[in-house]
Amino acid sequence: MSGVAPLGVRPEDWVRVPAATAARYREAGLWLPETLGEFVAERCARFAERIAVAGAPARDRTAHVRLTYAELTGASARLAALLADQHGVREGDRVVVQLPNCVEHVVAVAALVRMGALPVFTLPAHREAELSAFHLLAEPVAHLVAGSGWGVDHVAVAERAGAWAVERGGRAPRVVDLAVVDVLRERDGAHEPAAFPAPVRVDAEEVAFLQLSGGTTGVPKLIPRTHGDYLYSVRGSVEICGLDADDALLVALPAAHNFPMSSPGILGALHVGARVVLAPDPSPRTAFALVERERVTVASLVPPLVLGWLSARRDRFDLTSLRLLGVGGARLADVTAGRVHAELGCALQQVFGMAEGLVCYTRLDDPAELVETTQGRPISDLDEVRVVDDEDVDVRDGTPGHLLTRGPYTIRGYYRAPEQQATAFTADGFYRTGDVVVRLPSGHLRVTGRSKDQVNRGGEKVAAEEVEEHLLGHPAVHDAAVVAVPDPLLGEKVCAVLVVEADHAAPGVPELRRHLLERGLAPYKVPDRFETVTAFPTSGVGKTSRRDLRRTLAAALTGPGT
Ligand code: AMP
Ligand code: DBH
Repeated sequence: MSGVAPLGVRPEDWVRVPAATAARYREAGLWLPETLGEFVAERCARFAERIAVAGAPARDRTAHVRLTYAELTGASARLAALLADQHGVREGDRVVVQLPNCVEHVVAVAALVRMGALPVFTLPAHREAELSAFHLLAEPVAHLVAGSGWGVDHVAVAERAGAWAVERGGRAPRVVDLAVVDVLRERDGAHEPAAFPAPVRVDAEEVAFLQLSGGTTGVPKLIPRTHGDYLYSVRGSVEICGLDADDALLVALPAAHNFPMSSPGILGALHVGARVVLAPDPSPRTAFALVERERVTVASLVPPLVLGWLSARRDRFDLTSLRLLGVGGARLADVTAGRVHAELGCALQQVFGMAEGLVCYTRLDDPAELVETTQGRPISDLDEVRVVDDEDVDVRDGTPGHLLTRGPYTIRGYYRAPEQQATAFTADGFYRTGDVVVRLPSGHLRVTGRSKDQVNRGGEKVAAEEVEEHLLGHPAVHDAAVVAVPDPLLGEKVCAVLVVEADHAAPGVPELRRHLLERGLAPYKVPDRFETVTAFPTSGVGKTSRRDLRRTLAAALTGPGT
């Protein structure tokens, strides 16, 4: 540990893998000493002339630009100089990255990791509630946005989030608008930064960035990923997906998601010198046009987008370059899986992953039956998977149970969240995924359900408790329960069941929606449906647990007649 440069993340902020286990991962060659900064620097030098990234710049979502790996170095050096000189960003500082799918997303990641700063990933859809929580939790120095040309005034939202953090005793980060500073343009003469400073020497077993968690609790959680663990998952993913320098990878999902970032994602593409193609919006038309224009070979989608691709007109586009479609984030219906190869002409790969770690893939040489009906098996032989009953007793293969996992790239605890430790992890360090799975003798998993109180809205995760707490802030709401209801396109939608205060009239849906948006909740978390009941059911012995209550309500909402 260096006595000069402060560590970005203090030892008490996160939970390390025990020393003996870490030694095993090192000896097995899974954890290497390489940091993300060194990784990016090395790839940018090695693949200098190749195209690294193509897509819209932050300043204009309708434009299309391409950066070579050498230009990626230049742009990230410019951004790093700006962040250091004008905003005081130093090694170890956290910086919120809230960027749409513009090329600057990749530039920002490259700049931050090469400076030794820690990205804190957020979604463009996040609003003041989530962002101010991240400001308080991670204490970022800066917050990167892309102006107002992408549907929302992100500068104003980020500034308000900072002000909310200040009201709650925190500090506001500097908001940096990449639509205005334009790091893609070369500066003339003296203003162009000299070559990127040598990568900062940090320990690869320290935290490299904070990743988003879908969450199951009232306040969003952040996931501390280390250089070593994350780069291992990237190398493993690249090998399983057969990614090489001739590939072009389409990012149609929000780029900060773990799936398009590393499964095999943006980092997988940089690992092999392939091209990252960023879609400025997720529509099939935009994606198809980019597949044709950039000769995309690999794409990663959530199931609703697969349905969109299958039903959209494709005859005007040349999609023949596409070889592999990775699908994950939510359960892909077996019938939809069966249509991919026949109708889109590319191979399907199911991906079952989590930002906390474990990623499962169906393999390219798996029989069609496994590819179409399972969500794959873990990347690593050192991934430990347990499928257990409610008492944590292992169940037999073929029997559904709770998935617990531990391994070379799965976290042992959330960032600054000691109170979550006992519920989210077992005493011996297994992460309780909250997923219900069946394991086949081959090791492949089928996701059959979920025990966590979360709605998986087409791959975007919504924590029931978080939305309930915001609903309870409304004067007319006496009690609230948030549950998933089935939806033919999204898989699940968010439904709020409310008990109205005795002396209040039931608030209308527009009023409830307005209330939640005013509280700064991301729009995708605002319930799609509201129901009111006079009282919540109670069990014979008194109040039921929140979890049982949500389960009872969900069953009633999805039962016959609804
Ligand atoms: P997060 O923890 O927010 O990164 O979300 C990860 C969760 O997404 C997993 O624990 C699953 O609940 C869900 N998930 C991801 N991929 C799949 C998939 N292929 N099938 C079913 N659920 C998935
Ligand atoms: O849903 C996810 O979080 C996810 C899905 C596929 C993920 O984190 C991943 C692959 O790495």
